[in-house]
Amino acid sequence: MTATNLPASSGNGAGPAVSVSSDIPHLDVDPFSIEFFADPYPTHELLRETGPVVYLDKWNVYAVARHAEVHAVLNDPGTFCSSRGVGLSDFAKEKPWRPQSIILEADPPAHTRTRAVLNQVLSASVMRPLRERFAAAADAKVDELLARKSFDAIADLAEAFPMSVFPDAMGLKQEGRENLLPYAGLVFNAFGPPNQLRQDAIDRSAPHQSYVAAQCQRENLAPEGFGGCIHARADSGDITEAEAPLLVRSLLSAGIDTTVNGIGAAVYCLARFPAQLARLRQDPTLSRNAFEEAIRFESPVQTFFRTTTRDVEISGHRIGEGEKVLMFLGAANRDPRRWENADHYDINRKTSGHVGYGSGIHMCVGQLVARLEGEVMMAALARKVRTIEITGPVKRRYNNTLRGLESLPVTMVPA
Ligand code: 8QM
Repeated sequence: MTATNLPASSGNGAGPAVSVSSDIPHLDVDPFSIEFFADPYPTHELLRETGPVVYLDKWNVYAVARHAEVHAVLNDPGTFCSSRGVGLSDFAKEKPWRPQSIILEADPPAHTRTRAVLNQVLSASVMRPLRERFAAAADAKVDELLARKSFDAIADLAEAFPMSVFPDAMGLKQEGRENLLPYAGLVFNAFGPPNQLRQDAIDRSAPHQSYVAAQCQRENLAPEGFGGCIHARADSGDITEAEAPLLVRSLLSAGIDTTVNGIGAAVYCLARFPAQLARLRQDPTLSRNAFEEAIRFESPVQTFFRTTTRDVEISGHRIGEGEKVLMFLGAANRDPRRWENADHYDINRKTSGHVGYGSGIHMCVGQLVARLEGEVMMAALARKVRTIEITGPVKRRYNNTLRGLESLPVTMVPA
């Protein structure tokens, strides 16, 4: 992991007369390797400290890891576009592995219309009647797990709770739901480079892809769920009948593994930092912020790419048109330039400004659902649990984009 000072690989024209350098430092780190996933933090620091923009020779991409630059790239979608894909693959050069998302992988004005529909389908007024159901499910789940005493906080809590509320809220039938997590794992691996993780996921994807394609159809969705509400927007002419299944697919892609890893992160934080669990128990009104801080601290979605639409400068460094820029959300969320005690999980922290949900026009459209799930689970733990002890080997789950655990054996003692 050495920093060198080579000229940037593209756009080496005569250049402007003043103060724009093409001396972007190169790093030979692979942020999609198992060794990196096992402990990304020293490399995050190297990425941030090497410069505001670096070039990663392993994948031929630019990268930003400081909060200021990640935020700036996210908030200039005209220059840093999504329509050429938000993974490593450039859709201008390579065919996407599945039909392109019409919200995630779209730019204004196309994005504006599909985004407006999902904004309404997942709005605050839609959350109000869901809250009671989600809270009752979280309470029941924690009661069940306290009766068992020892269990796996990933399979039995972080996966089981979202799986008990989100598929029903979508309006999915019971049959085949076991495909949802493997499909999402595939989607998030596919944003990464053509490594073993991505290839294996795509090789095994056929049954998961055919399940999801079928569940996106109107006849397989309850009319009152998120899925049915999307299809109803075709009746009112806001989207076409061909677009509705693709927007349902977006929710099936992004709506479950994200909250699994968010809730997994939150429980892992409470288990590692018992003083924070004690504070949460003293004041359960901190539940929503305790979840938000876990999103900042662990950043379940670690990275996204953009593609430059023109020659551009980032903090005085020139990048050519058609270049991929990798954004390290997880590194920005621990940038000491932005956060005091960045590496501390602190449920009283002012978390606003974290980029765990992104920022700008693409910022997580499902954030109210995610926060609702997270908040009600943290509130159930705050009221019902005295201690969480880690009682066995903590196993990490490796994915090109998602950060989270495979297994977290715990014993919980009731309050
Ligand atoms: C990630 O398919 C989609 O539209 C889609 C897939 C994945 C995400 C978002 C949207 C960011 C959570």
